[in-house]
Amino acid sequence: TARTPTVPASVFAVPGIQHFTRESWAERKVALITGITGQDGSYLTELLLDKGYQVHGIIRRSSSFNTSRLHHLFSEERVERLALHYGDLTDSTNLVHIISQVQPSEVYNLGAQSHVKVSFEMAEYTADVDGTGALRLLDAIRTCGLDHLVKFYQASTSELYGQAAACPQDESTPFHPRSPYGVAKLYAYWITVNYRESYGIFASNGILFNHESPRRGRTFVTRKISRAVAEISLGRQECMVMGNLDALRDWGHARDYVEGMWRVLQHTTPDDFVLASGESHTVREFIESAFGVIGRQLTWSGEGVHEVGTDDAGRVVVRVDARYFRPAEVDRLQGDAGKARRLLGWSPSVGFAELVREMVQADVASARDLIEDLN
Ligand code: NDP
Ligand code: GDR
Repeated sequence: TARTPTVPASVFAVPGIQHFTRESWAERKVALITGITGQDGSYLTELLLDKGYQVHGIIRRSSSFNTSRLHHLFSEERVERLALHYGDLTDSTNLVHIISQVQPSEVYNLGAQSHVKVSFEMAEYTADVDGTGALRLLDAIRTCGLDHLVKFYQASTSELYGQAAACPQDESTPFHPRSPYGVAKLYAYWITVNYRESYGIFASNGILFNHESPRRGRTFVTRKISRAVAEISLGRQECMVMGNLDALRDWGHARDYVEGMWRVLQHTTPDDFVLASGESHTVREFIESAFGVIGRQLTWSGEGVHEVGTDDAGRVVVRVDARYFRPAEVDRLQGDAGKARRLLGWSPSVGFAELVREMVQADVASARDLIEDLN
């Protein structure tokens, strides 16, 4: 409903650069991704390039390389359809420039200060990037006169549910975020809905539960575990030091979830969708499963900060330290992706055990490569 009404009948111009017919715009496959250098940004880029899109990404200026997750693409032919632009979600004029230049048909807002624990220490910055950043991007689309043409995807999160009253959580479960990150994302969620309702923008939220991969940032719990298990297996580390082992998360594979993002924007109407596996596991189970991949079994003893995990040879390989606890924790997340299954035909293809195995094996392989390089 949102997309058709105000497009001029035959030809329309987008400020000064190119002219499109209604048909040629409809066929236009030009995506703009904020957060392209992140885990999801890199998988989404691959997916969209494979689907024939021209992909533009916003990267931040950094004193060190921050494009490592995209490096493998640089030697491939399809890189010709990839363009990177310096920018930042805190810089409105920059966003307007990029959008007017790129004239995207789809915008994926994945950029964020995405670490929940860090958001307690950088609450204002997190609000600026994760909350107001979404507003800046939506408004840049309007400023460029593309509001009835662009489809907008907002990377919403299961952290919105936080201390949810119901389990599993679906699109109708009330939100109760438990961190500055969750609260900032709540603003982004609602401003996306508001711009859809107010201005007819095709703007959709994907409410994604945790998704992981070998490209996951190293300070998120799954990757911290898979890397530590790899290092321990090669004798380069003795023990991993963890926070709350009882937290329950609904973990899937990032590659499946970026496919879901794309499907959200191909749906006939803008809407909000939960993407989740429907299963939840504790952090403790993730650790057990990860050690299982290298053939070690754990036994647990002690409680709270005194809990330790010991392997078959009697070595303490897991310890708990309160430094990794959060001021407010999200105890249990488990999603119901029934709506996405019914309306988008989406379901995850990688289960918990396969995900853990892939992550541990990838970290073992790269740790071995590193040792060989050093030799
Ligand atoms: P990552 O942390 O891996 O990537 C975040 C991306 O945002 C990076 O490209 C980062 O750039 C960029 N970024 C950070 N700050 C800014 C800024 N000020 N302006 C522009 N870009 C910025 O996150 P994921 O790929 O895991 O997640 C993608 C999105 O999905 C995020 O919005 C996250 O909050 C959300 N999400 C993630 C889930 C998950 O389980 N992975 C679940 C639900 C939602 P740089 O590389 O320079 O740091
Ligand atoms: P989360 O992911 O907070 O769910 O946010 P994270 O992997 O950081 O934590 C998951 C759970 O594990 C517990 N935990 C630890 N976490 C970290 N990072 N390090 C530890 O040592 C540790 N020990 C235990 C945490 O307390 C928590 O309960 C992720 C991010 O990708 C968000 O951007 C996204 O929105 C949500 O997932 C869905």
